[in-house]
Parts: sequence; structure tokens; C-alpha cells
Amino acid sequence: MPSVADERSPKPEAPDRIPPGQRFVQGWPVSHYGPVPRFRPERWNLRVFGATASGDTHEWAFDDLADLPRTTVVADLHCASGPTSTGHEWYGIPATTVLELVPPAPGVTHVMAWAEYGYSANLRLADFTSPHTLMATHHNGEPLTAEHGFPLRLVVPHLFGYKGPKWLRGIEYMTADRRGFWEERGYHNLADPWKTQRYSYQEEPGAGPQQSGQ
Ligand SMILES: Nc1nc2c(c(=O)[nH]1)N[C@H]1C(S)=C(S)[C@@H](COP(=O)(O)O)O[C@H]1N2
Ligand SMILES: [Mo]
Repeated sequence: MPSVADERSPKPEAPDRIPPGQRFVQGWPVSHYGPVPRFRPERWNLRVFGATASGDTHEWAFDDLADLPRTTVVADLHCASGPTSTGHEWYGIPATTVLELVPPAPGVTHVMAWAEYGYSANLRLADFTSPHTLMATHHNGEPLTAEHGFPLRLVVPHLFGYKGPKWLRGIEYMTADRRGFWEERGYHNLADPWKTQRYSYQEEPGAGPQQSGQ
């Protein structure tokens, strides 16, 4: 199985496993903005929209997810506010499945991952199509709990936690970059914890979307 964490170091709290400025925490803290949404299976869907190759929007109802392939990824979770928790075993649908089943238009360079209540995170296409990126339904062998994102959560193990919306509801194909929820509120557009891409003031030229009017 693809594994980001285990290849680096077996010890959960090993210093070389904790990115600069992060601190190891036991267990799995809950961290998000706003309330935990209630899951209503009959209203729930996952929409793929924006610059699709066909021009159409694709929707999966909750029951449709059962037909999609699964993968397991073991990874650490780095919250940009400091805590790193290690050794999470995620199980779910590889993000590449979305691209295979709903091909993007040729000009697509980025995606916006959308969650309940309008939370969003922008990703470069390559980050979304990484073999480690998945839409998790389970964690350590159990269905996700409500506060950790049930029924579906995006996991992008090589980036800070804010790039992984809990309560995922949509994937928007984009032909240009656009900042998501935390990226608009002072957090780094790219969010690699090993490159100190924490805050937007640390962005190198070209790391963010082009400003309009420039
Ligand atoms: N919908 C939604 N997803 C979210 C967030 C949020 O505020 N809303 N916060 C993100 C942040 S900043 C982190 S660190 C992780 C935390 O996940 P956890 O609560 O399972 O540890 O969720 C991410 N996904
Ligand atoms: Mo976070």
C-alpha cells in the first residue's frame, strides 16, 4: 500500500517525522471551523463540476460510492496551527478515480475541493492526482466519525491539514488557480509542511494565483 509516513520513520514521535515548527501530539485532535454538519443520506451527493471535458456536471449519490475502487494510505496529519498526529490509516476512494471517471478539459490545472457550509481548499492538479491523495470513508478500520468528516473527507497527506476538507461535497475543475477558505485568510497557497509553506506571507513569487488587474 502507498505510505507516506512509514517510509520516513517508524517511531510516531521521531523528530525527523515532525516538520519544522510542528509538535507531536498523541491521539487525534478535532480541528475545524464552524459546526459539524448533519448527514442526510437522501440529500447528499458528490458533485464534479467546472471545466469537465464533456462540459457536464457529474454527481454521485451516496449509494453510488459503493461502486468505486478503494485504497489504503497510512500518513501523518499536520495541522498548520501546530499539532502533528501520526500513523493515520485512511481507507477510501483514490482521488485519481475522479479524473478517470469524469475527465477534465485539457486546460485544467487546479481543483477546488468543496465541503459542507462552503469550506474549500484549492489544489494543484498534481497534488490532487498524487497516488497518496484519497477521499476517505474510514480511519483505522472504522467509518469516519461525524467530527472527523463522515461520510467523506479528502486526505492530501503531503500537505497541511487545511488542504483536506472534511464533509467533502464537490470537486471543481479549474483552468486557473483560485484561493480556498484558509488560503484567503492568511494561509499558504501550496501548504507543504516540509517547505515551511504555512502562511501566505511566506509565498514565493508565483506560488499563488495571479492577482486580477496585473
Ligand atoms: N470542512 C472542513 N474541513 C476541514 C477543516 C474545516 O474547517 N472545515 N479544517 C481543516 C484543518 S485546518 C485540519 S488541520 C483538519 C483537521 O482534521 P481533524 O479534525 O480530523 O484532525 O481538517 C481540515 N478539514
Ligand atoms: Mo489545521
